[in-house]
Amino acid sequence: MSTDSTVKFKLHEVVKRFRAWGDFVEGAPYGSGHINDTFRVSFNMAGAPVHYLLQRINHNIFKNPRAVMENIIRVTDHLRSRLSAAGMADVTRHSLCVVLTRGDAQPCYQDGDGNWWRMYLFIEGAHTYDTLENDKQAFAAARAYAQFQNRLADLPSPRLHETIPNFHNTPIRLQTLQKAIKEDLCNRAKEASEEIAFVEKRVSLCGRLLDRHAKGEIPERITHNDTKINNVMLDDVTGEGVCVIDLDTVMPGLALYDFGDMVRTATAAAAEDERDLSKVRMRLELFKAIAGGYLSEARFLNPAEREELAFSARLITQMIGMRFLTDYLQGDTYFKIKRPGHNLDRCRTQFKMVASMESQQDEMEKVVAEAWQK
Ligand code: ADP
Ligand code: GN1
Ligand code: MG
Repeated sequence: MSTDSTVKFKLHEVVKRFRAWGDFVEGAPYGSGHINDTFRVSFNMAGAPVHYLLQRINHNIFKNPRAVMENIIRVTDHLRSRLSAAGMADVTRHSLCVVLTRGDAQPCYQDGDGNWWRMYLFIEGAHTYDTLENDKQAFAAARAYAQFQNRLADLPSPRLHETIPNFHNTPIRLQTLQKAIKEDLCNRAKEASEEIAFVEKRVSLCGRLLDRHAKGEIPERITHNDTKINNVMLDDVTGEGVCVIDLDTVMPGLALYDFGDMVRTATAAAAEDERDLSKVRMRLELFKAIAGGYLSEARFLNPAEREELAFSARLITQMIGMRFLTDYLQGDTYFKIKRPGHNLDRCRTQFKMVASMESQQDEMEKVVAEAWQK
């Protein structure tokens, strides 16, 4: 298939750089991520159709693609050795597998226009979901993320690179938003006055997790940092979690932000950019499944972490709403948009989710306590 982007990026040339087997047939844009450009590329391998996942890394956001790939190689190698040791049969379906470049065997390739590319084996018979359909999926996804954290707990040193510094630093995200409001470069702050007021009322919450981290109560762990529900693949037949993907932000972080981001995306009754806010709410039954799936594996959490599980969902949802709002005010330079006002729409759904979580905080706390006891 020849789409604008496959022609623009000369995918047939890019794929030649990687150790993909067979003859290139076609490439097409794939998935719904907000950051990288993703393509499914098809090959004919001695008569058998084979796919690979080709990505252009967004190097405006990931300033050091080699450091990103160094993390990913270390993490995926470690995951595969843990899976093999546990007797897993199809290891290459349960951890991303980087396809190296021809010749110099590098994990990524920079083309003549400065674009950075990487290739993965394409995981077949599994899919990601932008909005979940049922609690079984939520349980499976959360369990897979907890297993991922568990398996990386003994990753040998050195510390992983921080691929985006201060990525989940809510007080710094707040400062960046406040600066964007003050500068109001695109004259959009008036459109977002309600959202700005929403944040102002919740300023005091922004430092809560990092303050407890600074006091030594909440530890640093190796975390994924982008545990959106469409970053875990679920098996088409069994519905079980197959593979945690999108590993650009795997780095030292707080387990709580990973849990919170699962809740943000898995419990949402509507899409992240839904304009009809009456559809947007946190579904408690899905929260129950997320807490159950996560805590079935994440037995490493300490008491302070357990105390903050329900709150962490509110905080990261507020922070991601703040990031969408910042990008809207700064002229949509970070997240991909498909329509004017897209980032403001996304911010509004996030703040509606925060309000929905606030009104169900007691129930959420109860669910967490029960899930931990099981
Ligand atoms: P982004 O960083 O832009 O979100 P992702 O790495 O999440 O990009 O990839 C986008 C989508 O591509 C995913 O949501 C998933 O559906 C699909 N995908 C990613 N990696 C693979 C893979 N190895 N095999 C099959 N599908 C994949
Ligand atoms: C981005 O890459 P993707 O679409 O999985 C973003 C996340 C946000 C998310 C909001 C590197 O994730 O931090 O939570 O959008 N990734 C980066 O949907 O900024
Ligand atoms: Mg993604």
